[in-house]
Amino acid sequence: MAAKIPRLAIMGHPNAGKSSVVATLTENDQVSIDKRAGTTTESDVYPVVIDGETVIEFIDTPGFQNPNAILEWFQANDGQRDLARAFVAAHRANPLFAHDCALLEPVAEGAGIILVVDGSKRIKEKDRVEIELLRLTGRPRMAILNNLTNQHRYMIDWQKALNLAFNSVREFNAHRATYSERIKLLNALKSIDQRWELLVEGAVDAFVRDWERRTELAAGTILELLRIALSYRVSKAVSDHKLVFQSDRNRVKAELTAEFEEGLRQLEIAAQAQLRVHFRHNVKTFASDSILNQDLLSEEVEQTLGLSRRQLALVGMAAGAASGVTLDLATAGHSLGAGAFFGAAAGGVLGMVGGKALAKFDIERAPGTHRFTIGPVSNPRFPFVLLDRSILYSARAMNWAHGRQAADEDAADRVPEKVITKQGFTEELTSAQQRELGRFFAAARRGREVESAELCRKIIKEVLRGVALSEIDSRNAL
Ligand SMILES: Nc1nc2c(ncn2[C@@H]2O[C@H](COP(=O)(O)OP(=O)(O)O)[C@@H](O)[C@H]2O)c(=O)[nH]1
Ligand SMILES: [Mg+2]
Repeated sequence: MAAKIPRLAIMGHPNAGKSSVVATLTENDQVSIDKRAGTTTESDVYPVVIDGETVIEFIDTPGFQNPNAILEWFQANDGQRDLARAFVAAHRANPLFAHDCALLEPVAEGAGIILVVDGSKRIKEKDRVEIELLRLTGRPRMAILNNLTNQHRYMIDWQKALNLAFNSVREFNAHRATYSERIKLLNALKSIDQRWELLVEGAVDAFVRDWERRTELAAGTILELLRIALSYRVSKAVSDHKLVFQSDRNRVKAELTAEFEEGLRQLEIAAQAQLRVHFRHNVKTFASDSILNQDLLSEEVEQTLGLSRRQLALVGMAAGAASGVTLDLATAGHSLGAGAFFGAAAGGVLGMVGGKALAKFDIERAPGTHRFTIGPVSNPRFPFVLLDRSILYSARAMNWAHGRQAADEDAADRVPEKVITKQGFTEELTSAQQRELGRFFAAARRGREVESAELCRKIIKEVLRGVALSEIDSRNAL
């Protein structure tokens, strides 16, 4: 009868937030969440699969339609050992109870219960009926207070009523819950039935391991983005006869510049898509007010993220000392070796990052043509900006509850928005770490692999771990 893995039926009345809770707990933003009440008519099973194995299952139920009738029957048959099973067995053939049977079916088959209530509403007689009938099932049960409209005056009443009938009562906001809150809720499931302790522990362990793996993947994605973006170049050969006037050159440069900038943006977009996959998101944007929605090469982004001027100067000196050349000379170096060097069109054309051009032009002459090349990025600030943006994006993806609809902009953000007010993540690293990153960036610009890549991966991973920590949750809690 009882399945090996924990199975939990999510119950409660329509619009209490059941589907949202399931979406968040299973990290599945495809769970259907609808504003209209009672749109779900059947139970859907949402397994949590880690490494090909189902570790826990949640069953999204349609919600009670006729709790009074069920309770009356339960009370009349209170001698029975397993009321949910007995009820389903007695009413299966009766079309009038089709809905109630479908609702109680998972419980009849041994599932535990998670009751979801909207703790922001006054507790009603119907709620007490539901609470009592769930108590009578005798199943392991937890109640979740999902506070839909952020009203706290009824919470005490709910706590009182629920505590009498449930093994565990927890507040859980399906729209704002972070990774660590999910883990806490799962851990609490251990206590509702001793027989589940090991199973739930196994599920939680699998979650934690999987999260570690995803953090690792995210760090890899970010490192790869930096490597590719920093060695990125765009080049184009133009016949001499198309380059009669200065304006012709300028036009070519403007086109290449646009292509270069767009290329960088696309690299970031592709990396973000990977980050979403790591954290199982299908929604693309995580907040409308975020610096993430500004253009990568905009002034706002440049001013908000990256290192301070002083930090940058220190990193620049360290990187220069390590490679034997300054960053700017390193870029000029390869063009000097390659045929006629017309000189870098210094600045002026590109969007400036930190008062310095993003990248430089190199114009090489061959018989009958000029080859224009732009890149790699020479601006020392840009990689730190890109890294900060990637971390911020990851922080969003990691902490964005799957039950939260992309359109829902009212819910307060739990993601460390300190970034917005207090500059980027890289600013808070130690100067040794910043220098390590600087060395990696300098090497990436020259298309070289360096030992520091491994160290940088570790640095990035540590930062990512930090943004999913519970202390951040509580610091930003409302
Ligand atoms: N603000 C807010 N809205 C929520 C929360 N949980 C659910 N909702 C909204 O409440 C409505 C009903 O949620 P749903 O999960 O479909 O409830 P169900 O009928 O019990 O499955 C939807 O519009 C949800 O977006 C929450 O934690 N905060
Ligand atoms: Mg639903």
